[in-house]
Amino acid sequence: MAKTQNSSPDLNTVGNGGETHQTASDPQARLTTNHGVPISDNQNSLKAGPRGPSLLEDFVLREKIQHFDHERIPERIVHARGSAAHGFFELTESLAEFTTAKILTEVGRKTELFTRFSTVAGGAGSVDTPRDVRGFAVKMYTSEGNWDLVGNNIPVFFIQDAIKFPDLIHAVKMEADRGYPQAASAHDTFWDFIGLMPETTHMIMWAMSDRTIPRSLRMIEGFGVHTFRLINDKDEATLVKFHWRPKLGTQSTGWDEAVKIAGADPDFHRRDLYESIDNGDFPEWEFGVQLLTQAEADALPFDVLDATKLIPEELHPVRVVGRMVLNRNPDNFFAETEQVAFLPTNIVPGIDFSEDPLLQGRLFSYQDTQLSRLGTVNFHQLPINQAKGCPFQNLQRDGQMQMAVPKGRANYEPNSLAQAGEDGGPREDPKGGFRSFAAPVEQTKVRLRAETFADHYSQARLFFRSQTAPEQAHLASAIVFELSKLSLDHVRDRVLGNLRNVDQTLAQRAAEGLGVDLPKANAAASEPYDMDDSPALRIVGKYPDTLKGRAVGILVSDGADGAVIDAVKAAAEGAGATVKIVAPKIVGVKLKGGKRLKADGQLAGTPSVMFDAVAIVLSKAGCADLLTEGAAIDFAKDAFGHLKAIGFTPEAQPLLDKAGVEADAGVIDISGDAKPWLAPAATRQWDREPKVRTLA
Ligand code: HDE
Repeated sequence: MAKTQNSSPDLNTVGNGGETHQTASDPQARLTTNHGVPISDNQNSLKAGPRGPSLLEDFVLREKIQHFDHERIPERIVHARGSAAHGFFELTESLAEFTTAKILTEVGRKTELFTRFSTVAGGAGSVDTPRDVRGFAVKMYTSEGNWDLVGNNIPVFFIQDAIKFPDLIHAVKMEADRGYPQAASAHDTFWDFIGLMPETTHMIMWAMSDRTIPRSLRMIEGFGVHTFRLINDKDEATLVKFHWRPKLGTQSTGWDEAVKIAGADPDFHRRDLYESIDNGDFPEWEFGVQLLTQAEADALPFDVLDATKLIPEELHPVRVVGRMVLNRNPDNFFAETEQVAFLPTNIVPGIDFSEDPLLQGRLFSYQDTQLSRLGTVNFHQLPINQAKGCPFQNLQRDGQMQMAVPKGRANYEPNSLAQAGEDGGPREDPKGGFRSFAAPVEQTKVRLRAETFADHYSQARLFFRSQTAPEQAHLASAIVFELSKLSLDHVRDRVLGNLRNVDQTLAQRAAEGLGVDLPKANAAASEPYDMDDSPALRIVGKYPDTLKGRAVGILVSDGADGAVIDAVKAAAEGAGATVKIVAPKIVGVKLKGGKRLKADGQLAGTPSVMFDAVAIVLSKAGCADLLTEGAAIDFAKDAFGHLKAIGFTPEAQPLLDKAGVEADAGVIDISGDAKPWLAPAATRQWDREPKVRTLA
């Protein structure tokens, strides 16, 4: 086993028999075959003469090529594209009243974890910024076994019953005959399924909102989605929903911006996560719970077992009891991010499932999928999947790729080998071991959807009506965009018919945006009702106005005023932003006075979509040169169109004019003082939006 690829101290306990190996960092390290034979020549294969045919006996060549031929494993069927990081969970408030789980009762204890974020629909090589739900899966290596909270950045799901999952995923993925579109829901089969399955309507509201085009993985919320149970030492159950809240606030891009980012940097989110951790700027989330007694759940007008429903925070507040910090990048993408196997069945004593029929199906699916992805029942022995927080020991044996070397004769239980002084192996723990909540279940076997799951529209309405005006406009426009890509008119009309049950104005706006007549409303299985708005469901106005964790780009030219550049850089960095200098050439520019300034990015490859706010600091001649440079014009035009603050020096005015940048509260002359640019730079100029785009 090649120890060079592993940073886990635990690997040595699994399979290398305690032998020591040279590591790659060892200056003496010698290249060997997988079986340890030193290699004398890694440049040339063995041939019959310098120009002769290669020889079959060249085991060095064959082993290397053969290993390469098998480098790929099947990518995940969903959530194939992901990025991950190591970190820790720390409890700040004990939930001992509700649960015996040590991770939720030992205040101050830090538990190691590994978190993987993902898109759902695209393949492993797709881009980071399509409109898509983001997976938010956390593997916590607790002292009582691994707890995997395998959630999403949206608190509800498309469907109510696991049996519809393969249909949903087939519908959203590339269409079966043509093999496209990749990583996009804007096509006939997806919307056909959506229109025919009104239970998807609430999730569709979220999917069409800006939540599905996040600014950064550091700026998404996470939700356990399903209702779970906490079990205390008196065997009492409390219903619970799990939440992760980003310290930087939940932030999104605009649609046009997301599309352009996809071209400019397909790895936008992966790079952002990696670089911020690498820079020591560790992303952090609050961990919160919504706790409900069964009686409180029964009093709600919806069923908490229905994963298409959320519990409004205004009714049952989120209690923050811990935090997660991601502070270490993976050492090896494949070994960790690719091979990590999340299992909703990984829970620990004191936490239990609910009867949510979507969750129940997941309890089978994940273990099963790992067998096909990782190829063996021993996938839990891979370093990233091992229960690191505690010993794991049982009497399961053998199987493909067994990496442990279990000792002794005890591979069955009960046994009495201990009486003869032999190791009898581990034993069950009736008190401290995992126990299921004793929920009464005796009923008739049926294939039925519960009556309490029949309402498909009330919470879709709640979501839409709780949004701010710009968010509503984005949502309506996203629906228009997606439906405009359909070739089947009846599919479009069925979706519009469902939207009428959500909100008349939304349906009207969508139909007008498409230029079609509004069809009749579809029959609803249950009449929707109105709920009080939930401001917690918004993004705009909820996240802080800040430059912390954000990026600023300064476009410069030869002859630009270095003092202005320094001032804006210092102001932005002082407010917590990362600053990059963008210049026509990567070597940088010669400033006024002759000093050289190095560039971080060349203009043509560093458009303003990479930044949250920009400054354009040019000389007169430098600006004149850029007036015929499309990348420079787009830099200003897109920054304006994406509602970003633009700081400028008067010499840059001709470029702004050519780019159609109009004076407003976010376009600031910074030649005298950079400070007034800071406030607009910390937010988006929502007032500008009607000037730059027609929204539905
Ligand atoms: Fe998943 N899901 N899922 N899912 N899911 C997978 O497991 C599945 C669902 C989620 O970063 C697969 O290891 C079924 C809801 C995340 O590795 C697979 C159903 C939620 C990830 C699978 C659901 C999720 C997955 C594919 C309906 C949010 C990525 C590869 C019953 C609460 C984890 C794998 C990672 C991955 C099945 C529904 C989240 C095929 C059958 C609801 C974050 O097993």
